[in-house]
Amino acid sequence: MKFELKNLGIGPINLGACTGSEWLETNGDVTSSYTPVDGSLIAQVTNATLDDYEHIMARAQEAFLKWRIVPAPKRGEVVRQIGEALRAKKEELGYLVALEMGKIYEEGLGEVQEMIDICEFSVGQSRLLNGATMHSERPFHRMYDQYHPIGIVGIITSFNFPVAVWGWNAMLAAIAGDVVIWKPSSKTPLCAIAVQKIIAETLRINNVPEGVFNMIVAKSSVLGDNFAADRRISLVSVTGSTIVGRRVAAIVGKRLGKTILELGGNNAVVISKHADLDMTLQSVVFGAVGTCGQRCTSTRRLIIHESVYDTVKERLVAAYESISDRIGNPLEKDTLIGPLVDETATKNFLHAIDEVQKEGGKLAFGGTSLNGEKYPAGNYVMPAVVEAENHFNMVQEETFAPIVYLIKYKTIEEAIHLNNDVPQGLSSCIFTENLVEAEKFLSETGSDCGIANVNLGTSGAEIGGAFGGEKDTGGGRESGSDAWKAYMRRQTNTINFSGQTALAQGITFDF
Ligand code: UN1
Repeated sequence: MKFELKNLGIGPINLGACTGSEWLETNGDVTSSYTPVDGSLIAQVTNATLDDYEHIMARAQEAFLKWRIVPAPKRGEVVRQIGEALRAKKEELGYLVALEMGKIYEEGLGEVQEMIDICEFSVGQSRLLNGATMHSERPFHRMYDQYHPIGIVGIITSFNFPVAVWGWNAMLAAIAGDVVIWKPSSKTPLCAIAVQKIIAETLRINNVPEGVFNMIVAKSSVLGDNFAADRRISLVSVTGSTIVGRRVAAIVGKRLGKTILELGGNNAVVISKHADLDMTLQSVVFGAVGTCGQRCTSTRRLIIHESVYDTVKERLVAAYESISDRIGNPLEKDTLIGPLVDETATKNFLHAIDEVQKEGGKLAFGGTSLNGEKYPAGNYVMPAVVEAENHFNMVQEETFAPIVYLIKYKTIEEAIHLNNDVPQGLSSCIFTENLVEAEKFLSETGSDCGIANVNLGTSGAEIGGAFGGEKDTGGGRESGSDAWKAYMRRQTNTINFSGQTALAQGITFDF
């Protein structure tokens, strides 16, 4: 699998900031993007400086004044065309995602498909930015909700979904009448640059003001806390680790700005004695090793009924063995598991394996780094299966790598308790053919996560649902359902056409 990066407008050295179709002559320090596939240099980016940021901010502020008065369905039409532009470059962009981030090409394509899907979703939503109409308690009064554009939205994305997360946020923001400033992960700047190049022509032919879709590549030392603290940004959306989210939220919270936080997960699959084990195993393996365990929705814990524990463990280890020769270059067709994103990720993986064993965990499979010809960089690992207990420190933490912990349970109540007994609350599921168990898992006494599924895995959510979770996951929702509301400011309007003054609550105040 190979595409020429120049087809995506990527050269050896690339500018690191743009306002839509215009690029700034950035001359900050240089970010070199190395592929996790073999460690070689893909290309470089000259980062933005604070002056570039100020330039972008000024353009964004001006653009907002124009964009907010473009009718929402017309903004939707631009988003529709952005979806078409992405569709036309799906293979090339999917390839770059795989090359720069290390996920397999098939998943790279899936990620671009998520962007296309959210474009289509947003087009429809652009005609549905509805508020409610309420009946007033006063005669000849009318009362209703309106949603207005909120302003500038800062979008901070992480390396693991280097393009789709921008899609979920930017497309909703765009139809809402907002303008965006995208700060991509410095691990995947080329994906962001490629996306901006793909959409530029659409912006030009539709006369979208410069400053609606901004992107800025900069180190956190240049654009970090100051970005969160900037009062000109109405809403900051962060997809990333809980550590980063907590820091950003504290800074934004101090100025009473708004945030959408989609942070770490510690996602469990409950496997009941009533589960269809064939189906369960299929989903668990994809959830645990897909994207090399680097989705925030990756399956990290299996909470297994004691009566099927040994069977599940055996079958899981056999499944891991059977795919162990499918680890390798993510751009090759037969590969199922690519590398981790970088050496730090590999160190974290090995550290977690060591630590959990010190706590009493038993390694049932894998847990090593891989070397040799088939693994041209030091980031390839053998996914791990570890028998553990839920309260172990390592089990309570999200290690962004393919480690799955096996935990036993006796009753459904205990399984739900274990599912919830971690700091994070993103995704969860139960495999069972038993209706009562399924309903208990979904009830108010069930899973406390933002996503709770029955008979499908923790990862691979569709864009049509609201995406996000509770507790240390941050509470924000991106993508589908009514997540669009977070990108708009809400207003309650009451209109009096009675010709008289009438006070609410029946108060008289005559003079
Ligand atoms: C993420 O890992 O940040 O549900 C997002 C999923 C994908 C999105 C993952 N649709 O796994």
